[in-house]
Amino acid sequence: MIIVMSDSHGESKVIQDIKATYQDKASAIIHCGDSELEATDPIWQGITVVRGNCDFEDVFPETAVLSADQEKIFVTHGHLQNVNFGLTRLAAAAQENQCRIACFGHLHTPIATVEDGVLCLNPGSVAQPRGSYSTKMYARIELSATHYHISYRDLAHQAIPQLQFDLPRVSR
Ligand SMILES: [Mn+2]
Repeated sequence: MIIVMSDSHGESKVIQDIKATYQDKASAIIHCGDSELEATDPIWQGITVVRGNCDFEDVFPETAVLSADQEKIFVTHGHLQNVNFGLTRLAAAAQENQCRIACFGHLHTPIATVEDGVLCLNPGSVAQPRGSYSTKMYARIELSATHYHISYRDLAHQAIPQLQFDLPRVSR
């Protein structure tokens, strides 16, 4: 199981709570930027985190690549890939890094879609939701041989019924 959160914008309790909930169950915990916390904060131990456009310290990396559950995962905030205007550049950046999953933030809204063979996942925001869903949320990815099972969760860790997706894994 892979846990993805983003755009906490100064809220640290929610990061701590998600970490405490999943640190023994998940093979990776990812934060896609705009935490507005210090990169030296011990909260980041066990979390892969990148820099968002609201993180003014440039000690967070702009992108990260990690392996979990036999998948290589590309992590970025998304503003550098112009995700406001589509996911083509995000998918290309993931492919350049041999990744089939791209996790990104910036939009504060849930997106789970396959673009050019890359699962592009925006977990929404744990602090400032925007768009059609006003729920603060994060995402869980579970992998089977054939599918990605994506479950968006509210901050009580309950599944959000209309945000549960099974997407086919594309083999290369
Ligand atoms: Mn943001």
